[in-house]
Amino acid sequence: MLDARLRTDMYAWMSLTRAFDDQMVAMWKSGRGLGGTFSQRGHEAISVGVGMAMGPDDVATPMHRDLGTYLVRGMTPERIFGNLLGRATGPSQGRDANLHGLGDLSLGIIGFISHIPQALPTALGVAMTFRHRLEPRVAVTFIGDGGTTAGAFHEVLNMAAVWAAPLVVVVENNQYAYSTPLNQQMASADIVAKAEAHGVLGTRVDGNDVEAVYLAARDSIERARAGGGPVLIQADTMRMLGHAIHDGAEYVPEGLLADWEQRDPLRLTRNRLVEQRTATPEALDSLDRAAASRIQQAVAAAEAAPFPDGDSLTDGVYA
Ligand SMILES: Cc1ncc(C[n+]2csc(CCOP(=O)(O)OP(=O)(O)O)c2C)c(N)n1
Ligand SMILES: [Mg+2]
Repeated sequence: MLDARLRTDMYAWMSLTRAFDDQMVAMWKSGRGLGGTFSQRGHEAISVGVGMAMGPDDVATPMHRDLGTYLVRGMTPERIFGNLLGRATGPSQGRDANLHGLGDLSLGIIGFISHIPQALPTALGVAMTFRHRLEPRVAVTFIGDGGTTAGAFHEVLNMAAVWAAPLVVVVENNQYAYSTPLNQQMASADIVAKAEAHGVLGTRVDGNDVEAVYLAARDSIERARAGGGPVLIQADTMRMLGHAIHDGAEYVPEGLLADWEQRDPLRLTRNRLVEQRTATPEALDSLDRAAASRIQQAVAAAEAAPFPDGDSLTDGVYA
């Protein structure tokens, strides 16, 4: 069994991720000036489990629903809210009030490349750079179920296998791509089989079980680091809200959401930790309260932060 401290830390990171998400959604609904708001509710176990399994020198290309990965790798909630509020303190320095544009190479994070699935060839390039420099580092990239139907997904798996690239591809199957359900996107939801057809090792995990995700990611990353070639992890979950905040997701059957709600990643972890006497409910409540107050502090700091200086408008423009 994993170390008790590690398992409690997983809960704490998921709680912080959920608290951020709840606050972001509440702020958008009350008109407090937020930009692109994509809820990651339901994805906490994937983003946190993978983020915690990565090494400090590895590089991630997270997506719009991978808030936990940013937080675990050290992107502060202040900076992420700063970005959402268009402040100079966000990683995009007021240029992209969104959950995109959150790159910081000093933290091993390449911000979300919105043109799906173009993060994948980018991550393959990063992985091959590590290989050519003989650095024991791994690139970890994330893609949605919908993204796996794009051609470059297959091209990247093919070349990654040929080159035995130190690459881990995390497929977040949340049953929908915008309003399109899985069965209208692909006739086979067995994405592992598609990876294997390209010569990439594939593994499928319960994407709501943070420990299962962590173990799959840890093994995959270590295998890739040791020269064993790329691995694809299919993590199944559910997108619990709409694609973005403006989308009420009325097209999702209510019963489906109710079923997944029973398997909410935080609820699963809490129940397990309490049942196995790893943590008391009071200790977990206290982590939830700490997360909520950490987020309040971050929002206050981000709201007090300055907007970018007009003179900085052309900074970062090279051509
Ligand atoms: C090339 C391209 N086409 C369209 C879009 C618009 N778009 C953004 S997210 C998205 C749905 C993606 O679904 P999926 O890959 O399942 O990820 P999820 O949003 O469910 O996490 C679409 C169509 C885009 N970003 N890039
Ligand atoms: Mg999806």
